[in-house]
Amino acid sequence: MKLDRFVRTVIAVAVILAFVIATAALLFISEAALNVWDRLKSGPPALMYAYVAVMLLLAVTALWLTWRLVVRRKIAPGRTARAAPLTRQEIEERIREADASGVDVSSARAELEELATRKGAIQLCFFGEISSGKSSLIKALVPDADVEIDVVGGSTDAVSEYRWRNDEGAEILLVDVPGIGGGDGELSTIAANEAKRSHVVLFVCDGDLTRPEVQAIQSLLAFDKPLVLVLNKADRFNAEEQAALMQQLLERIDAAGGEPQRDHVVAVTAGGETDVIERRSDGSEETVRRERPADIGVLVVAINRLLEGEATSLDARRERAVFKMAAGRLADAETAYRTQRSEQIIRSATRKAVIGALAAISPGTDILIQGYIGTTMTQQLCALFGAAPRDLDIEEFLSMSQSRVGRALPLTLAVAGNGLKAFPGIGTVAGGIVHAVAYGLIFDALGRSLVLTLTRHGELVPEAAAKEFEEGISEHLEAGVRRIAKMALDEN
Ligand SMILES: Nc1nc2c(ncn2[C@@H]2O[C@H](COP(=O)(O)OP(=O)(O)OP(=O)(O)O)[C@@H](O)[C@H]2O)c(=O)[nH]1
Ligand SMILES: [Mg+2]
Repeated sequence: MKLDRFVRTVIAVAVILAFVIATAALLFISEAALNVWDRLKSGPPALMYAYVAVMLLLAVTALWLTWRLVVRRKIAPGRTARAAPLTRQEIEERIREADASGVDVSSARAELEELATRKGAIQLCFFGEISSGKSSLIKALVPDADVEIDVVGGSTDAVSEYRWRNDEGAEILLVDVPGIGGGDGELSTIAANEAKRSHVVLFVCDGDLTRPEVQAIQSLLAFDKPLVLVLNKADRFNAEEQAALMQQLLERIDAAGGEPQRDHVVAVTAGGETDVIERRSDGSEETVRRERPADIGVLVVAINRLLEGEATSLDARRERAVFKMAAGRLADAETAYRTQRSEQIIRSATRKAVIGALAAISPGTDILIQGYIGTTMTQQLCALFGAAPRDLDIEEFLSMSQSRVGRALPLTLAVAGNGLKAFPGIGTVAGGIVHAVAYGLIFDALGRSLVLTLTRHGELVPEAAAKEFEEGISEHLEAGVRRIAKMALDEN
């Protein structure tokens, strides 16, 4: 209580003192300013203008400096937010750059190589959920084709191509792919990739669209795929039902962000065969195979219309879709590379922190975090994520993190001590090693918080990263303690 009163008195005296100084300063400044103003007015006007100009310049410089120091830059959107489609030159350049920095670019390259082998015929991909009748439609267009068709879904388990000639006599490749939505996710991926690599997608459904079908359509539209929605098995609906269903499909396309053109939604019957149970006059039953009459005229018309003189533009669109796929592969590879490299950087900094703590007689986290090791780790991680932070930001992040370590240190030391006990034969461990493990844990958390922030914002945002560090440090302690304790013991 006594101390409290004393502190209050000191603060009160300080307030009075500040008031006196502020008042004196105000009087002094106004006096000086008025004085100068009077003299300037009586002097030549040129001098006055020059004086005012210099004052303005100083004020602007001060404001600009303050803004740079205090006001944060706007957080840049991720690199993926790119509106314009990629050109061949751009994607090749990106691949080259990534390759040079050590990223595994093989799958991105493979996508471009695959594109090169596909020059020539237009490819139409029959894509859709399992058992919607994709293979049956191909069989209806190419009766001689040896196509696998089955009542049981998942009959097509690989990609196959069939040659077909349209009305203009052009050779077209019909691509049969596995159905999506079966149990095998990998087959769905193979099918979706093949659809994106084709010029046109014939999206085959056999009723109103399910949610996964709508999502698949949206994903194809994102790749700018020309799309015809084919309602198959129309024989199962009467005229009224079919008209209502077609209207619904048009609305679905519209809602999915596509262009609801009437001639891009067609209802057909692929035909094929069906087993029917027939009752004989003597009462016995017999299963007979019956032909289902095919009706695919509107589909042929739709395909012809879509292809009319469009070969070059379809080629260009397909090319752009493949470039986008390659960019996606590259982004995945970059993510994998960053994950692996950032682990290395963090591990190396953690090891240095451990060694530093072991070497120092009474180590302090400040020298480690704000010193060489902390700065180097931050710079390396930023460089890995393509961020170019100002030195000021690095300093700010490290000192903000430093001030958060104090609170976490006792817990970190306790966890470190506990973790060391897990190693047989250590017995009572020396305090130095406990500190070394604790500092190792701190560096581990520091590195992870940076990676998280850089992934999220694409640049170093000091406050966000320091906050992440504060939250992450207690969370990851247990996870890393054995690894880092082993590291410390090895170094010791
Ligand atoms: N009623 C009717 N059934 C059809 C029609 N077209 C195909 N079917 C039947 O639907 C079932 C599936 O046909 P498929 O051609 O194998 O279907 P798919 O889409 O290739 O199937 P997956 O390859 O397994 O994805 C078979 O039993 C066909 O006979 C049609 O127009 N009407
Ligand atoms: Mg099939």
